[in-house]
Amino acid sequence: MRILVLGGDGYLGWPTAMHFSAQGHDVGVVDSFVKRKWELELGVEPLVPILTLHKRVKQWRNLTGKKISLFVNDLTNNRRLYQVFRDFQPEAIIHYGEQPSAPYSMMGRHYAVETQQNNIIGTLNVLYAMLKHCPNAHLIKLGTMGEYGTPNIDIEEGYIDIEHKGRKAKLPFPKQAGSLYHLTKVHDSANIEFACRIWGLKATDLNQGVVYGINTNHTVVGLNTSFHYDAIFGTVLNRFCVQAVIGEPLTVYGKGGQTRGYLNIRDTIQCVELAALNPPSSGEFRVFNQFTELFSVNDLAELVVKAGEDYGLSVEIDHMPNPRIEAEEHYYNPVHKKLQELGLKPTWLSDTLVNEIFDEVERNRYRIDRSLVRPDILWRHN
Ligand code: USQ
Repeated sequence: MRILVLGGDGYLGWPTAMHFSAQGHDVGVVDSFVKRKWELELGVEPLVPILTLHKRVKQWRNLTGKKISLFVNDLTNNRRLYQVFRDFQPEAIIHYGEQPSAPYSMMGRHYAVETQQNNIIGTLNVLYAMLKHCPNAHLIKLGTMGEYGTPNIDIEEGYIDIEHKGRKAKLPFPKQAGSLYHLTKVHDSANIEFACRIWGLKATDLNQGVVYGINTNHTVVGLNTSFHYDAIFGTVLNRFCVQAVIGEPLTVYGKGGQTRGYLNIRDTIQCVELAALNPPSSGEFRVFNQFTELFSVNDLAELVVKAGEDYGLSVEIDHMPNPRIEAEEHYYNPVHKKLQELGLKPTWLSDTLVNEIFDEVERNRYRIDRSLVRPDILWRHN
């Protein structure tokens, strides 16, 4: 297949591109490097420095003999994007090209507008580029479980059967996002569903949980991916592992009962591949809830304390005031069957915590900047 990975310089995009290239697909990567600009502005950086995408693509070719085509392009620039789609003629488009951080979007108006413009307009341009140059291609879009929020009912996979005043309908599951970033994914989902229903495009919306992990089968030296532990771009488990290694107390926000779906970065790639190899039909908007295990923040903290003990570390937990506005104790039971039905084989957290994440963090502990660990972005400013 000809597969275009949007956001190919990122945490998920680069390992995905290597994986599909290794499988013999014809892979192209698109990136504007705006995430690197945001990191420079905020003074944060990945734990292990990453080479430029140009260098990684060359290194990949030297190591494997396989070519990954590189397109430097901002998704909000529709004319250049059209050229990429016209020239590459993708059969599958894997779309990770968005601002990924909830705290970033909550830093103030400028950041909220930037996040919403970048994500929503970028995705709209992708839909128009598909319509113009490859209407039969399959859009595989990274959404988020955070679109649903934490309702007091089971969360279905995209749609819910509703009976109302004696009539029945299957409707998109209600959304109640917890940040202005998560809302961009809600708006994207609505736009993509529209493009499938009205224009006949085909799409899979992957409502992904929180990703953790640092390595995949191809992230050898020089081809590593960007692992963040700062309070803006780092996800909770990755942050806890770094905090444990440097002897900082684990930053549990509030009561710690916040429960989410989690998955290893290796399983992100597996899920995206399963979606790509099993496309929906034209006009279909398909939604998969993409995670393998449920944990509360307290569960994660306890697992990291225990793993830390086995590793010879003494780890403490700090139940700090929650900088976010979110339910700290709630019902959470999302359905996640569709990827399992397609053959997903989960990687369990308990199998990777010590021998993969701790080891890698420990090897790089001298690079860790302690000042990036504590959160300082509030959801409500008053
Ligand atoms: N949390 C802590 N301590 C920390 C960091 C986070 O208690 O030091 C808590 C948060 O308050 C939240 C939970 O852990 O309740 C998850 O936070 P997170 O920062 O790991 O993840 P989140 O902001 O939800 O966003 C991440 C990704 C985002 C993706 C989302 C999937 O950054 O791109 O969409 O996970 S989900 O959470 O399922 O919506």
